Amino acid sequence: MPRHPNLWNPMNDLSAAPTSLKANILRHLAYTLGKDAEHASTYDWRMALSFAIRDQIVEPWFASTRKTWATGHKRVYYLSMEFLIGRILEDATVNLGLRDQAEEAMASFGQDFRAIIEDEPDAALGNGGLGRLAACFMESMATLGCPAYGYGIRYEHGLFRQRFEGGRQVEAPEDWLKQDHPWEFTRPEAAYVIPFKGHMEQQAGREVWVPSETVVASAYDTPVVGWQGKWANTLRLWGALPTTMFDLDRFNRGDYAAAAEPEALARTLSRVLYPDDTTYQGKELRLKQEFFLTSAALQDILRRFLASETDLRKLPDHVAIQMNDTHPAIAGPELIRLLVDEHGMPFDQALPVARACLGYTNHTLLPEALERWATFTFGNVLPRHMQIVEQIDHWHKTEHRGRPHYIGIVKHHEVRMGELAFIMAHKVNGVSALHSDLIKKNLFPELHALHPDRIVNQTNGVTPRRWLKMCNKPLSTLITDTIGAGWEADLDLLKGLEKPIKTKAFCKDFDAAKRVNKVELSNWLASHEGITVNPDALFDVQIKRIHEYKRQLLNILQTIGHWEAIKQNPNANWVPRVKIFGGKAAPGYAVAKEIIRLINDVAEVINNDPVSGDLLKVVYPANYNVSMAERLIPAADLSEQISTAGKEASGTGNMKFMINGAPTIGTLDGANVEILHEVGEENFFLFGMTTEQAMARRQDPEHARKAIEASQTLQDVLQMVAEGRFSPDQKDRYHDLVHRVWHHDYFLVASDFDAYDAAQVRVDSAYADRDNWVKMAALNTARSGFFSSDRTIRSYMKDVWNVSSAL
Ligand code: GL9
Repeated sequence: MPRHPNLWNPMNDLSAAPTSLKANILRHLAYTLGKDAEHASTYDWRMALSFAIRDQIVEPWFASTRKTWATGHKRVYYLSMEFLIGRILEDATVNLGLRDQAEEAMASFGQDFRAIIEDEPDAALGNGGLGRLAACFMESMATLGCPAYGYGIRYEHGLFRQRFEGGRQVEAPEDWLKQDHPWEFTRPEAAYVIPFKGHMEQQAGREVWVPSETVVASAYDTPVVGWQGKWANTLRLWGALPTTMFDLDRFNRGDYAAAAEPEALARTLSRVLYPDDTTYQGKELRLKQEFFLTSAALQDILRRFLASETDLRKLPDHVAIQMNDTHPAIAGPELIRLLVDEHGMPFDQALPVARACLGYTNHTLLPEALERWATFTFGNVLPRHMQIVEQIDHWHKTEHRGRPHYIGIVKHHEVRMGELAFIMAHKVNGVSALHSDLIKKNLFPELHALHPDRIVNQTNGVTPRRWLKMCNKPLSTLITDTIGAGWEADLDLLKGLEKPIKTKAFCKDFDAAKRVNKVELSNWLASHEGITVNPDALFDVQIKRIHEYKRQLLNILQTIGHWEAIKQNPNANWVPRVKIFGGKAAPGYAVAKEIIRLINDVAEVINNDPVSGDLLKVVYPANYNVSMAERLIPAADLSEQISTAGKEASGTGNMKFMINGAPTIGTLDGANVEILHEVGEENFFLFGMTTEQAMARRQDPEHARKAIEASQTLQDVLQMVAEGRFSPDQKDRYHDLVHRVWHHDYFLVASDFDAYDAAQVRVDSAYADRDNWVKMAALNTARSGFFSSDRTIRSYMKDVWNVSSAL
């Protein structure tokens, strides 16, 4: 019988005295917020509503925890440095089936529900796809009743706020915790000491780590409720606190600043999210953050295991730990350290136990993103782990003695976290079919040869609750009216739309739903960006981090070419277009920032050209984030997924557009390949080189020059940019950028330009045939079932975690 307080349960039914949602909102307004309805602000109403909705989650949350304890069910632990959650309130009301009721309640208080929803700041504890995937996974695990904890860091400052000054990106710190955060519960009792640095000592033949720095990891829990409130899991984020809060001696001596030093120092560990995406800098603070998260999580996992079990050899029967990228890859050595140093297990026994618990997801092939720590830094911050890493390396080498091409973890005075994660995981996965293949062939070919069964594919997915039901009410209402409810939890049911799509009536409704979203977006652009766009134009959207490999440059260069063509022949039958960009660049990524500036400069010129007028507009709203995506995606006609083949591991934005009925213009990269397979070639605008062709093309040192010389359009466009057509106040502003295209075009913008341009022409003619376009868009929705993160999570549960649903 597990000994746990959750089983001791005097109050079995908290709903014994049901009160209405309205009454609960008013109760919280008065007794939690201390506000009289007469004087309550939007903020106060939002807090009151949030607390009232949160109350509804607590019960399924307790029930889920109790059931997991009572059955001794295996749990999944998802370790991630990023959880890009976005807003919580509306998502929670949707999953609890309370959205309409909440809207009605607020209306009865004279409050605008939308305004209240939009008052909530995004929880932006992530950079992009990797972090948003973690958030979708948390929601799907709750929906499927997979007992799970997400472990992350409670960053005081999430991803920076972006604004444009003279077209340039300017970063400002983000401040989501300045207001109260109503969704979390502080758990001061769940706290662990995290050691750093110091030295090793031999004591009675054992290695003993004497750390010279310690901080405390303190837990903050957010319940994550699944669809229809049947299950709720916990997202546990760690905040850093000092082991000694305050140096009273120093304070008494009058040295007030120094007295507060221990606190300030410790808190830096959970102060900010690193804003780099697919590059990495070997910064000591980052290594400390990674260890902070991982050690706190593993100590918590072992504590929970030992509350009901005694034999740590059974850990893999109860615990599956997933490493989201290499960021928590220190989990291998840390779990061994805890088992060996704290629980007395021999190393040879601890290693297989740890490996049986651990899984590793790789999210990128870009070599510059693979973490490698100088042994000096690593050994200095984590001296005990340096020893254990060498032991693992030695053990693995011995196990595979005599095999050729052995790849070590420590090489050239660096600890390679990819190799470490691979060796310490029982399963390694890529995030799309193509990516998993490339992991085998190009990233870890030697390790794959040694462990041919270890790499598996788990194609990403997105939650249809947030990314269709919640963000696209017109379309989700139409879907329910057409095929009935149920698709929210079984997205394959969207296949049922195929027949109605053959009818004029349905297509008319589908088109009307899209138009509602486009009008809404147009209004928002008018009020927020001061730009008027025609809702009947083709809305062409590229939203994602700004990166050379994602090729926003290709898009803006093609836009310039298109503009020039309109000017040459303004009376031709052009399809009006609105080009929409969104995304942030890493603050230190100079080329990406140049691209941002170019897009804004081009927008300035084109949007003020009376000749092109309404035929072409370029808009780039600042500070792209999850809630902006929820606005843009439902209104999109065309999804831009144009990365250089072999570079985008999967993409998840591509899936969101598809679900919301926007056909893709894209390359054979990442999950685009699978989108194309599902939707069919006639409903996808495919262009560009394959991964193999791209790799071969790069071998020709003259590839860019040859491509430019073969394309009159590209020549003209580059000429315009180089001579300052878009930077009249500084003619040479883009010399360097144009020079890069000619001479350092690693991502093959020039070589794919003509194919992209031709694909855009195909888009225009397809859009001009309205009936066929709407059908194509609707088929994208109908065939998107595979991209639900429920499918992804089911697959992880079976292939990686060996865990069943507890529902
Ligand atoms: C990423 C990949 O680049 C994406 O292609 C992939 O869809 C996601 C999720 O698997 O992971 N890897 C990565 O480092 N990022 C990704 O988006 N970057 C950010 O999250 C900013």
